[in-house]
Amino acid sequence: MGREETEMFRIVEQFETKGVPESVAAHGNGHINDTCLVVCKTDSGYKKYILQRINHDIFKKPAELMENVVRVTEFLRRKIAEEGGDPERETLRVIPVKGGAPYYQREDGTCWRMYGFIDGASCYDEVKDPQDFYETALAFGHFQKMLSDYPAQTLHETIPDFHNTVSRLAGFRKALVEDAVHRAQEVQEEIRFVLEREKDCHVICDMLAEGKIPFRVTHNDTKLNNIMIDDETGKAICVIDLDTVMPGSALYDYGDAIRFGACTGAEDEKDLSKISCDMELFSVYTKGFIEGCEGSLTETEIKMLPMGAKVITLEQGIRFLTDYLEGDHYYKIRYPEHNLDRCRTQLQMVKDLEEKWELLQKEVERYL
Ligand code: ADP
Ligand code: GN1
Ligand code: MG
Repeated sequence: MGREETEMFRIVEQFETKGVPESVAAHGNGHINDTCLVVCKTDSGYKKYILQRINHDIFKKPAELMENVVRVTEFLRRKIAEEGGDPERETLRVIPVKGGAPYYQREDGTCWRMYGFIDGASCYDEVKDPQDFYETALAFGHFQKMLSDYPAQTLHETIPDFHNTVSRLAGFRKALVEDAVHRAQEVQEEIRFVLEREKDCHVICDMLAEGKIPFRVTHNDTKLNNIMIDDETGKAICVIDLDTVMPGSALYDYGDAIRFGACTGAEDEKDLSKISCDMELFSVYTKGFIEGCEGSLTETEIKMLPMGAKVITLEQGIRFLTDYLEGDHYYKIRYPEHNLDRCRTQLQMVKDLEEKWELLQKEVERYL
């Protein structure tokens, strides 16, 4: 066994797992935390767990983060049981450290947590069947509905101003002025594209501030690979990646799912001719999300759904471009231009949403 592997087993041993750990291997495609699948052997077979190193650079207060996750999952567990569902498969279970703490801080300062593995279900990186996408929309809508009476004031803000598009734009301008790694010159076209859309960055923030749309307890990271789909029934059973559950706007939860799932290409596709908004997927997601929210969305929110998709896609383009200008310290990258490629798909998607604007609006008007 290599040194690194031995260390991973030592970390696993800190937690209240059942059985004896047999393997620890990298797992999933998240951009933020380091995720591993742990398999333990028990008397009756194998038991799987998810072990994650919490990204401490991004989540500065892991204790607060884990307090949110524990409280939210306990709240959801009760709701799911009341509705006759299976809490073991329909929400995350935090596996405590021996002694009861919700995460483990090693001597080197790294922070680790463990979840029960949701078996017999998968996360997708692209939509294979519109019906799957519809099911995820129902589930994300329902997730928000379940949290509608969660005491929002008890939630810690795990990343300040996470979906404050105005402050994202300000952060981008700062990165541009500093130009820390001398990349601004080569991305003039992208910079111009963003700056021409300054007004769009204000729309949702202003509506929230003026009380025209409500703050709700939202997920804030509703991309397709943050929800698990049952391998047998095709139902979206469990919303995962709860690190950013915070007060926010339903428009961003809806929009972020469209940004990623209704896009005809991958988030890092190099061939921009492959990037557009698939209208069938837009349509099924809209239907599913509105149904999943069970009548809780206001008329204004429904009317603004296309704007949610556009603004969050623009915001994501800004975030990728900012990280590129700052030297790639936020998102995991696999090659030097990775963030730039990601930024370009987002801006292409914004362009396509703008071209399809009337179609998008017609689609949501059906629900008014
Ligand atoms: P990140 O914040 O890096 O995106 P996630 O919490 O989304 O991390 O986890 C990364 C991936 O690990 C997910 O997309 C999913 O494939 C897998 N995963 C996470 N939690 C579980 C779980 N409880 N059961 C099964 N798979 C999981
Ligand atoms: C990150 O953690 P992950 O990979 O599910 C990011 C999201 C971005 C997304 C872009 C905490 O999501 O905000 O939309 O990448 N999460 C955080 O793919 O920043
Ligand atoms: Mg994730």
